[in-house]
Amino acid sequence: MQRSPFEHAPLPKRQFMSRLIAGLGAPIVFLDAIPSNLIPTAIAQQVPGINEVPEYKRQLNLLSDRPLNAETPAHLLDDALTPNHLHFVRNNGHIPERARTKRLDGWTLTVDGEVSQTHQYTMDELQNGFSHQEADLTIECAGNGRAGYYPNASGNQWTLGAVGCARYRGVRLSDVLRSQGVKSSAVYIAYYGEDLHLSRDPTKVPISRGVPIEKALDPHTLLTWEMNGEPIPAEHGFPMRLICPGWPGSTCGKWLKRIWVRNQVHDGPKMTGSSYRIPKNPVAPGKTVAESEMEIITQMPVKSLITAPKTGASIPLGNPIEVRGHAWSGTGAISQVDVTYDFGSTWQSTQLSPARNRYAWQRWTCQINLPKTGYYEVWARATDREGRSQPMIVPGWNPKGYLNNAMHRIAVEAV
Ligand SMILES: Nc1nc2c(c(=O)[nH]1)N[C@H]1C(S)=C(S)[C@@H](COP(=O)(O)O)O[C@H]1N2
Ligand SMILES: [Mo]
Repeated sequence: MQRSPFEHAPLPKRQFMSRLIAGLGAPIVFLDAIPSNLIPTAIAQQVPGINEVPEYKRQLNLLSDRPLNAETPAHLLDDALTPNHLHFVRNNGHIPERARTKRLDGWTLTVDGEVSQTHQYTMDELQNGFSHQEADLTIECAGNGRAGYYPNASGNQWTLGAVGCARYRGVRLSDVLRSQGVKSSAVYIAYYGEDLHLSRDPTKVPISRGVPIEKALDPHTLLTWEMNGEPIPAEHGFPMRLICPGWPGSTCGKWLKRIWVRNQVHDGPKMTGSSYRIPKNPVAPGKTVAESEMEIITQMPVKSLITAPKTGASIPLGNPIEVRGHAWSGTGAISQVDVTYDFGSTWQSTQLSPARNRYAWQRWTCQINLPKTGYYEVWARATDREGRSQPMIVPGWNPKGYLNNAMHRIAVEAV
């Protein structure tokens, strides 16, 4: 198997340049503009399976193409429900062949471990054996906003768009687990997917995470096969995906093949070390934090997005401007969203719609009247039922750059 010379991108610029020239036979004219993780197409085309950016996702901003990681520009998240072609993608490995070809033959979901009876479910058994649930669920990557931290954390430099809210159909994981009998020794569940490790070594697993048994048995935790009325798209986990709403997106296993009920906290790839962990106590930016001082991320924090107008918009003076977006929280409902256009001196409340169901994001809207021509920033701040709100600048620094729920700011010009 031929490997990309850019396997370990980003390379230092000079080295990168010389390798590119060797590989392409010509220097790249706009080299300064090339995203650091992007593999030049001319080279990518020589390596099978490397061009993983589907045409229908072309409106997303690509962060890396191997594995595929792409985020949604904030103004394209304006829909009440995020359409499949606009939902961000965060992959750790290669999309499995089954998902690309949408073939179900031979697919089963094994549920084993601390259950009285191990079972291998077919799709028919899952779809016909348990009551169907439909819910609008927000999925946000814990690394969303990572680009805002200084010192920078390594990993994809997500800005705002590693979040989406879509309508899913499936069954409760709790119904499935209970039908098999959950043993009192059950502590955690772990998911395994059919995706391939980046190295394509079949003995390696790109990611295998999970949640405590209490979260697994929560009635909102679902095994899903449909996203916005369609079979789950290839990038999002065809044929089946786990959703643990309100928790980091990384707990929502895609391309499921196995749920393992464990008698201890799961220790699969991306469960240990500093992965999806934050310091138990606040630390100074840049500090090295001992593993024993880190804890696993549970609920995602309160957050909001401004989805209209688009940042950079020019707006004729004199007309009220509609400002709108969404707000969500991993812990429960949002109680209010406020906006400011004078750098936080005064705040204006917005109209907030109720969530269609728990863990759906909530629409907020308001009208603002800018007093004279010139540059403004509009900021939005959500507050949840428990009174938790968003910081104006980045919250507590952490080594991997997780959970940045700073207020979203957009620039507008009144002309
Ligand atoms: N099998 C598998 N499941 C996975 C991943 C993965 O790489 N492989 N990525 C996780 C991460 S880190 C996130 S944030 C979400 C992203 O879901 P999306 O690509 O549907 O937006 O899926 C999670 N589930
Ligand atoms: Mo993630």
